[in-house]
Amino acid sequence: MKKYPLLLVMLFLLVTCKQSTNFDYAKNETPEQKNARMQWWKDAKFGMFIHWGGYSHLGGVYKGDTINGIAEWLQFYKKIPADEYAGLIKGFNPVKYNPEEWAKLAKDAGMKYLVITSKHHEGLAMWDSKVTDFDIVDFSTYGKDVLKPLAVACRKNDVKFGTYHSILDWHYAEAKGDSFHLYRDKILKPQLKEIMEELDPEVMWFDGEWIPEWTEEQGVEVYNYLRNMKPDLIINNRVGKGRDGMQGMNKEGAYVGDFGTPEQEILSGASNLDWESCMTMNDTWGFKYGDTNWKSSKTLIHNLIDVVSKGGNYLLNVGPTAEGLIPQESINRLMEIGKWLKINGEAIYATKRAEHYKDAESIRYIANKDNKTIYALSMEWPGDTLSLKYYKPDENSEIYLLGYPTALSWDYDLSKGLSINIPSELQSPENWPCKHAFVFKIIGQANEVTPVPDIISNDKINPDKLLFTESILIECKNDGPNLKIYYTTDGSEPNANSDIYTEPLILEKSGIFKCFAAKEGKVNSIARAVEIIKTDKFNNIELVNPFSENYAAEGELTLIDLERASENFKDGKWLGFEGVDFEVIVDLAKEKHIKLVKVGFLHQSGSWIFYPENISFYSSKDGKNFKKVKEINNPITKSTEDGITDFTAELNQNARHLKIKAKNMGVCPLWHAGSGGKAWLFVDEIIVE
Ligand code: FHN
Repeated sequence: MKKYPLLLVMLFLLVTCKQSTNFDYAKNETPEQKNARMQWWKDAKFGMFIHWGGYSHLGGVYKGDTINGIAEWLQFYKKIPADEYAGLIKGFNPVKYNPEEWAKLAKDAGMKYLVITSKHHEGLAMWDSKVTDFDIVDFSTYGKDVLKPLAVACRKNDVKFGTYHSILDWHYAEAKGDSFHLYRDKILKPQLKEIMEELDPEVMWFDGEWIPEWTEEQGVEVYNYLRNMKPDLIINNRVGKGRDGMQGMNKEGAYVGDFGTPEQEILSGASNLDWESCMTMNDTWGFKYGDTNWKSSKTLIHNLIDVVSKGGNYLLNVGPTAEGLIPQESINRLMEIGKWLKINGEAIYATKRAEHYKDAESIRYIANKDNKTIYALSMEWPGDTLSLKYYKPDENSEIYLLGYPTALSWDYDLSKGLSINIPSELQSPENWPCKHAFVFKIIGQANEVTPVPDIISNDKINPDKLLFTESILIECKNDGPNLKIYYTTDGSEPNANSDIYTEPLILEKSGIFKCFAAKEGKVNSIARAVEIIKTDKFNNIELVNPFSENYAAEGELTLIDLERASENFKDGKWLGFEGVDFEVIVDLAKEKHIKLVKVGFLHQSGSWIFYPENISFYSSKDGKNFKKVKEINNPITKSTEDGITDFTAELNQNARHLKIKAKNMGVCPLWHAGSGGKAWLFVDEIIVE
């Protein structure tokens, strides 16, 4: 036998031996390696989220009472002990479950991957787990595994398969407090190993990481544990403690996990980080009888476009029923989206963020990786002409509307930008190439665009609305040299014949102020607008702490616009304060006799939204010296019912200024599933009588 030098043999062993099983991927993986591993996920853009478990058997109903809030939280909302809850879901028997149908639906909807709950907070394992009998095979009436057949069906339909796994667990007594490590080592990690070995998922989507028992260190350990089992596995940021609330992206600092996870919302701007917005189609993740608040197909397609234009993925949820059927309303929407993607998918899949991600409000840009094709996606039908500012077509290049075979004529004018002419034959909706959003394919480059001016008034920059009683000072600012700002005050579109801004304006009538900036050799800026409202009720309203930009409604004016928000905290009418107190000073413009003041708050503990624990009312005539007129103590307990309450103070005195201070719990209380996570105050409508 040929003899090889020892060194060569050792080298051979070193090279061939599988990577060690305790490689620290979290610390040592390079950005290039991570990008290569995630490339399919980055290109996929659109996935299906499935929330399906024992809670689906209940559909949000307990003893005939339908809960407020998300259905999979029924056990928590109704404070049902684990054993009693287990008894309620034992009858889970999805006899109409057809994994091939689900996988095919995902494929036909244009979804490139699917993430299904392997175990939600309730603790029921949706496969035949060997570490417990609390699983769908040994415990439920159905008695069969549902995940493996779905994984097989997904792969048959070219849909990548992923699992959602909750760290938080309401079933096992050990999963709380000092014994958590027993749950982690006896249940959590062994079940993760089973999932990896049985299902070989491409994505592991953690949740429930907010519990105080979980730490970043444990997250790093589990991340490496899984990656050493499957090096190219993709794991979200909820494996660790980096996520900063529902906006889903990481706090400052280095945290484990491959992508950010905004939930029920979309980043306000574009990001170069990897992120995925997960959303429901109605208001619940798990199936819930009577939740008919379905988003339209148009809204869902617009969400997909908005997310992708900002560099993210869209994980859209379905909540199958107790029988194992995906609701028809979900199927209808998914088929609509699939139809749209069949025509416009090239503007979504395997694309990248464009240099400018938006033009006017209803227009988004997405770039092809070839660095010369740009897609302009108009969320509304543009009529005869589509005007774009941020891209200039190459000389003699052709522009197409996806789904329409003939090239469109276009003009380019340095000041106005690009005008794409749309044939009259297309103007009637039945001749549109598709519905909901329209994609224009341009070969060209980004433009030099004049920056849009800032509108400043009452120390606010670019407010949507401004309130005044007598008159209001409006200032336009644009740092660039040699440029002109044109404006109108009646809401009409300003143009080169409009008034030119030379100094701050004093306006005395309600209206809409609009302006844009023009500079020689550059494309004009887009227009900026602000609604100015003359009122005799309030002169100014000032908040001490900022509201969250994700629950900003119309800014502080929301509090006095006489529009009441609903129990749906996502109705865009609440001001949300994350972890901070609510403190407001209201100037009533002049001294008046005040009978009472009331302010509305929302309580939805399942969504981490609580009433204030204490609220105080103050009045003043000069805006400097305030006197407390009432203090309400409002202890929050597990039994505090969800709902909206107006906290009221009778004044029966003259005053011009009011101050209201409401104490936020700061963090979710120990008895709460989200204990340790930031608590929210949701406020709307201050009423002065
Ligand atoms: O508590 C869960 C909730 O039930 C659902 O799973 C969402 C979707 O990711 N995540 C948590 C709430 O933030």
